[in-house]
Amino acid sequence: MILKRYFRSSAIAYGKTLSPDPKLPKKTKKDTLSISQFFIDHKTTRVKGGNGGDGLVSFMHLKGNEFAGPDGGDGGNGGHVIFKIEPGLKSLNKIQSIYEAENGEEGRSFHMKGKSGQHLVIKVPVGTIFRSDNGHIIEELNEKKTMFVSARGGAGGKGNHYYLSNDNKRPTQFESGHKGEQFVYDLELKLIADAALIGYPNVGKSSLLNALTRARAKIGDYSFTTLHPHVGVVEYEDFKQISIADLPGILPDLTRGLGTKYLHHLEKCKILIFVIDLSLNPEQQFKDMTRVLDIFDSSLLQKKPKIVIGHKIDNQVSKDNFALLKEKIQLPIVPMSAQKKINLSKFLKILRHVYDKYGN
Ligand SMILES: Nc1nc2c(ncn2[C@@H]2O[C@H](COP(=O)(O)OP(=O)(O)OP(=O)(O)O)[C@@H](O)[C@H]2O)c(=O)[nH]1
Ligand SMILES: [Mg+2]
Repeated sequence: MILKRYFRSSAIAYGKTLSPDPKLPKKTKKDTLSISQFFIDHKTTRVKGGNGGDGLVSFMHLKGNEFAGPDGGDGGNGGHVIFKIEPGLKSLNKIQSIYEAENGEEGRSFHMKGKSGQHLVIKVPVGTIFRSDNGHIIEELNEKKTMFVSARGGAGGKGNHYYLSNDNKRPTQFESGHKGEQFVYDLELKLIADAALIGYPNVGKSSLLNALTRARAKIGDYSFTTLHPHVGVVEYEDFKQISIADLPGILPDLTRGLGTKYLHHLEKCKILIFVIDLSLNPEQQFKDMTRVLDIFDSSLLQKKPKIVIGHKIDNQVSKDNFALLKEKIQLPIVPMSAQKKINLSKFLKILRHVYDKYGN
């Protein structure tokens, strides 16, 4: 049912298109510093606002009036820790594990307030989400909401002038500065990739990403080799770039594996690429993936263009399975092999065609 509901309506006529040719990656040593390795999409950080300075106990001495009254000023306020959007930034890899804003200084005599601590401003990319340690989203920064005061500095304490009263002409009380707030946040960056590879674990998503782009994602003959999303970029002859995200594998039971942890990245992707391992039961995989996405957020399937890769076509049983799968789903499927480099260019042309038609 699900297959028909979503895939008939959005069937993409790939046909023969005149999309610009893709440049398949020629890997060099330099590529070990690829975008995928340096793309960090989550970090944990402890933030602490500066403490407020203590109020001062001081008495004014004037000529002819030794006790001209208390003049101890208030302590300065502690600085806040503020996260601020920096438009060009693409990753969280410069985020440190601890940030502490400056403390306020002690009050001064002559009623002067102590110097307030500087706010600490940390730059983060558009799309950074802040979660508390129990996983709740506390803040999300984007083009509209560009700043988040993550830990407020403590207020400065009152100096002894504050305690002057008819009953107490020589107050020696002062208030200590208030402590700055302290929190631990999980920062997460929504992937801003044009397309995402979605599939069971071990179907060859990372192998495809590596074959199609300059990325060097880890590959392994076991499930959940990939634990965090990676991004690679395809470049076409007209210099257009399309970024592809390799997401960790998804299991049919969302309470297992990494569950829905990374599925929210799909909200920002323009194109969904289903990777189906043709050497296993492909129809079941496809049903499971569409069902899982449907449960997570049915609008993803409804709104976004989809491409299906029938992967590991080099495998013996794959050709028969490919024919069977083709009959079952309404979308054209691209048979591919990352290992044997089968249909890499063909796929990238289709990707470009879909991108030009639906992705802008
Ligand atoms: N036959 C065949 N095997 C492949 C091909 N591409 C990758 N594999 C193998 O499939 C296995 C899984 O590859 P990965 O690229 O790590 O798969 P993945 O989907 O990223 O796996 P997870 O990160 O665990 O979700 C490895 O043993 C690869 O060698 C292919 O084109 N043909
Ligand atoms: Mg992987």
